[in-house]
Amino acid sequence: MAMTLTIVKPDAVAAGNAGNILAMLEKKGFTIRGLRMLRLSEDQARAFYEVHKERPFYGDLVKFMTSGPVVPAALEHDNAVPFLREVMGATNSAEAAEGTVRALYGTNIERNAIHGSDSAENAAIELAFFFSRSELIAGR
Ligand code: FUP
Repeated sequence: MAMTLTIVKPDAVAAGNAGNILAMLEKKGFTIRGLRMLRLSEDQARAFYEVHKERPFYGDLVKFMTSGPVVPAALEHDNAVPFLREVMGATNSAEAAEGTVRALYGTNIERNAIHGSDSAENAAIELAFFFSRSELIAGR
C-alpha cells in the first residue's frame, strides 16, 4: 500500500480541528502510520516549500506555516497520493468541492487547512522530512 504525507496546518490546529480532520481522513479509509505535533522553524518551512521560492506568495506562506503548531501525519491507502488530493480538495478553500477537507475546514487559498503531497516522488521526500524510517516501520 502507498503512503502520503498530510500536514494539518496552523489555521486548522488553532481552530481545534486537528482531531476532526484526522478522524475524517480515517473515515475515508486512510490508516495513520505516523503522527507528530511540532512548530516549524522558518528554515524548515522555507525548505519544505522550496519549490515555491520564486513565487510571490512564498514569504507569506512561510510566515503562515510557522505561525503555530502543525500536525504532520503519514497516511496509508491504495493510491494514497491521488486519493488524498481528491479528499482534500482544490488549493483554494473557497473553490474546493463540497465535502472536501479544504471546503469544510479551510478559509482561502493560503489558510487551506491541510497539505497533501502531489506525487509519489514528493511523498517519499516529504515523509522523510518529518518521519524517520524506524518511526514509519513502527507504525505498521
Ligand atoms: P497544493 O498542492 O494544493 O497545496 O497547492 P500548491 O502546491 O500550488 O501550493 C502550496 C501552498 O502554497 C498552498 F497550500 C497554499 C499556498 N499558496 C498560496 O498561498 N497562494 C497561491 O496563489 C498558491 C498557493
